[in-house]
Amino acid sequence: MNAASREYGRVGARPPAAAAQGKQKQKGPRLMVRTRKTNPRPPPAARRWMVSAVSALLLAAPPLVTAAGYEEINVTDGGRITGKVSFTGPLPDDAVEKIAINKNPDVCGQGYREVVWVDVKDGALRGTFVFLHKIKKGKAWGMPEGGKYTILQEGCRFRPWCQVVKQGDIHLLHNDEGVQHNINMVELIGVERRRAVERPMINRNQPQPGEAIEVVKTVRSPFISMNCEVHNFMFGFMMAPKHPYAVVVGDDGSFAIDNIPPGQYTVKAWHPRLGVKKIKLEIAAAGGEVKADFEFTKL
Ligand SMILES: [Cu+2]
Repeated sequence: MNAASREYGRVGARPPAAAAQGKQKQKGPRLMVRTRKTNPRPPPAARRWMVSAVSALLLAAPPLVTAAGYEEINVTDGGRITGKVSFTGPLPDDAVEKIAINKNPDVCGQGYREVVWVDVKDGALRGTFVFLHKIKKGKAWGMPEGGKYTILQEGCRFRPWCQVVKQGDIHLLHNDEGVQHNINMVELIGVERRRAVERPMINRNQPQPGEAIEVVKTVRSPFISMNCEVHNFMFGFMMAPKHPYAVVVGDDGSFAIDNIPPGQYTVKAWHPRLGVKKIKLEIAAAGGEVKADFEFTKL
């Protein structure tokens, strides 16, 4: 299979039988149990959370603490967590989905798009996020590549397939002449309990090439999925944590999270189709390095 012709997977589990029958949903990633697609209001719990968050802000946080509750400090000689995310055993039946390209074939490609929901190469599970759970203070956010967070829509694909972003501006770059795209982003709430609901975040129509800016702001969960409302084979994922200790694994499944103050941590790995795994560890001394290898299997 030519990797260049592939698109990569989306969230949620779909019964293999449905995949085998070739059923296709026109829009939106499928979630694990129930979805919330039409009501723009967040669920009651989210509204309560927002009220309490606003109240907390009104009570005035200390100057160095961001609105998100993360304090940036000067970390000298911080520790490092390295490891690899792997997949063992048989792939899920619906690891790869072929979706007919029925719009703009001159730009999007002829025939079918192979959407790879579970992308394994030589045992490495690509498209996995690794992050520290609830770290309250640590290094400052660095600048993103190119100076701004971007999502490129080109050849009817989102690039990159997945990325970590800081809450705030995101630049939507549309580079397909004669094609309309409509990016739709939802916050995935409850992912770790395997009963995610979707909270609508951004829905931006881009009828022609150009650049649009939207604001990424999650309410209850850092996990985000996106799709194009025009092309039902365009998908991608993001994570917008409150802190900068989050990465996407490389093509070989490896990762490194650095500049971590000594302490006890829970490090987690999120794969949009396979869920979340966690490892508890300690960075005992300044400059220490700790290994954390994650192994996923078919659900
Ligand atoms: Cu599109």
